[in-house]
Amino acid sequence: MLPRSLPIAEHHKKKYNARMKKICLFYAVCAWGAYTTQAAGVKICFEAESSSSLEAPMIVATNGVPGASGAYLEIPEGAGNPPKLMAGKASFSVDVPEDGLFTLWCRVWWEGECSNSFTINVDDTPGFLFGEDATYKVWHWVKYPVSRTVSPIKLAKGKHLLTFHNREDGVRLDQILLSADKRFVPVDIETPGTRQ
Ligand SMILES: [Ca+2]
Ligand SMILES: [Ca+2]
Repeated sequence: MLPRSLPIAEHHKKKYNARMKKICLFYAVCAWGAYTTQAAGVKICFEAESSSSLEAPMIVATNGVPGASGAYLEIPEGAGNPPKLMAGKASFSVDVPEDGLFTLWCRVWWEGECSNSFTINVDDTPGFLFGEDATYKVWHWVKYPVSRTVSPIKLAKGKHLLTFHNREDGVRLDQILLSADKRFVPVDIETPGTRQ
């Protein structure tokens, strides 16, 4: 009996190996699918002037800075900023279609080094500093986080509230974009909407 058992065992081994190959292939395809989905990444773009709530001295403006996508938000230079003036904010309700790690991009126009930042809150989490780059008097895209040592913004599927607070006056904000694709870099005016 013993010699005959070997070919049977061999047969089972072959069947087992074939099944394992299929399972491995299945998981490889799934992993590749998940990877490519993540690499493509959700992008959510909206206009700053579409804020769901706005508090002065942050205002909607169209005054004399060309190159914006429609209107933009502005805290006029000289309007005041913390700690003297704590007021001035804009909130946005953002519908995130799937869980992800997001880079926040803002199309901004800074007056100068005392006019180049916001404090931003996502939902009830502590605020973070946005901006402080040295590109002045031109519309340009700035991102958060800048450093790889800072985690991107983790957002679960569903509604989230993004709030931009007055930190320095003399700032302008044209468009906002959340991107789950780390390699994506906006260049000029982006088309508002959600896309993969
Ligand atoms: Ca500054
Ligand atoms: Ca705009």
